[in-house]
Amino acid sequence: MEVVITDLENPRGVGIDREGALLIAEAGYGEDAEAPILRTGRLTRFLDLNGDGDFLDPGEAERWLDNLYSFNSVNKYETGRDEVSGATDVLVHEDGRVLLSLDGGIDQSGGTFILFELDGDGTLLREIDQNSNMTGIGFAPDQRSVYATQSTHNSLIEIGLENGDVRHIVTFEDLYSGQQAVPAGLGVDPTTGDVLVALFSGVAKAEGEACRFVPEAMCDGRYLPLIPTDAKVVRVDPATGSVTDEVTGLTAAVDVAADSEGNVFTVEMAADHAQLFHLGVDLFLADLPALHGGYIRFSGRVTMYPASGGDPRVLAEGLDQPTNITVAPDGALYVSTGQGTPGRPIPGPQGRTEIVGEVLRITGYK
Ligand SMILES: [Ca+2]
Ligand SMILES: [Ca+2]
Repeated sequence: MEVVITDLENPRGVGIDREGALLIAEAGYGEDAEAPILRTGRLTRFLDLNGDGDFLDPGEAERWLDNLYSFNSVNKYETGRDEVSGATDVLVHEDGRVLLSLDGGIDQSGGTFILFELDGDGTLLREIDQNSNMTGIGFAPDQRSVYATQSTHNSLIEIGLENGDVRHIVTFEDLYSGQQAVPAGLGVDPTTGDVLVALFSGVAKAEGEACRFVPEAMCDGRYLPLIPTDAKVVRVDPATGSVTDEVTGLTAAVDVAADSEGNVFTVEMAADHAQLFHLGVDLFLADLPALHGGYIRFSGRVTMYPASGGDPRVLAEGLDQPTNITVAPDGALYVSTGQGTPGRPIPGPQGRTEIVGEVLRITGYK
């Protein structure tokens, strides 16, 4: 495993184009700015032109979209968790077009949710408006439509690229402790055309089975942000909408991908929740204490489930809140880490550190 790019601002989806360049969505600082000029979400194309292993030389980082919506749910949705949303997932079409999903957040008028379509040079071609966020996007096998997970609706949909028609595929049922499914990332299994969906899991009311990991005193009907092992990855037949469990017993399952052989890779963002912020917290203050702030930092992992049915293998662990995985055409895995307010002090493995957005590459796992 190696760090490919560091000092990113909430890297999310990664696309790889025909030249091998990385198209990286960054959700930004989560400033929730009114003025577009102050918004920090963006889409950038990174290509190592001189082959020296970095993207720091002239022309190697080309900004395609800038000033995209960026917000933090800590105050906007009063979650107490340092979670930044905005630019979300990226796809590169065989013909070079690039798609980017954007979560502009819910407001009184409903919200702003856009699927951007750009050509292979970064020119904006179209904005396809949606009525919910698209936490993960993936091409149908013929690349004439896009599957998208809607975490606010607990649904999987299909968006036609000719005219933007939307087809509802399935609404996911509640999970084990009664919490909403909250679909996060998705991956299309190229060997079957099935859609694999990571069900992150939502807040659970502290009663019954939801209390099995907390002291009895906390089993008082309050809302628990996360129940470990209640997340899962499901397999959806997009033609019928039928859903079967693929991998159960996960925690904060945030993304999933499959490679050309049908091996499945899951990403768990964190092992549990921890140290929520009080309402109204200013996450940009320089003297904030080093708190987890929602989920345990440095407790994310990537696991491979071999197509052969063999034992799962942990490919990377101790990751700081990974959010996305992409399988490159050459089989390399790209994983985005460092969810949360960039630069915020957090507890690290060796003591106080800060949130840094990075894209990692995992190779040699077969
Ligand atoms: Ca370079
Ligand atoms: Ca992904």
